[in-house]
Amino acid sequence: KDHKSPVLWFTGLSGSGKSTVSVELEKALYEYGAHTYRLDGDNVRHGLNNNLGFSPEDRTENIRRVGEVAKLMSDAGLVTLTAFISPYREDRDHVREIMDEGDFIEVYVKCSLEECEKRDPKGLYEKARAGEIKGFTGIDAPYEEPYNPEIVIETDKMTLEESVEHIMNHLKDNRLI
Ligand code: GGZ
Repeated sequence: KDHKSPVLWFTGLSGSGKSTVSVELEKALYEYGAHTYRLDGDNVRHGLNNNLGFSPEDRTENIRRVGEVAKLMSDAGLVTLTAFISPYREDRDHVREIMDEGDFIEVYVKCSLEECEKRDPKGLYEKARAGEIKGFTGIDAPYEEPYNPEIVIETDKMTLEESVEHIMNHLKDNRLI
């Protein structure tokens, strides 16, 4: 076949909603008849990447491996969803480059740090503010916003349903599914 299945690469701060939106999107894709696979910290950082932490070097290696796995999944015909902070522009661009043109769909899950901190579902921001976690993204480690993401969803302005619909429309309009 001439092109592989798309990789939907979610990027954004901790607590921005990457996992929530990707889980819900996966349901919508299933209803639509697409075959999917979702990669996130829970199934990757405990297995394949269990030797990696959160230093800049380890994050880069985390994203490199996830990118390679996503490429394999896409090659196997699965619409692949990844939900990692992936804070470095260069690392995301590297994944874009290893994929065939048009197969890499960067989804910027935009949400203010203030709102992410307010949500703080795991209490990690509070710990980071207290100095109990060092190098936490958005607090004392960088997050580099995408310059030209294919899709932006603003989870502090849109409902979950609106976000999912927006992404589904993009995929259909561009004949990616
Ligand atoms: C950021 C951290 C950190 C540090 C642990 N910085 O909200 P969560 O808990 O579930 O999502 C965060 C997750 C980030 O892992 P990723 O693999 O997505 O990161 S990266 O793409 O940068 O490699 C958070 C938790 O791990 N966590 N320590 N210091 N998030």
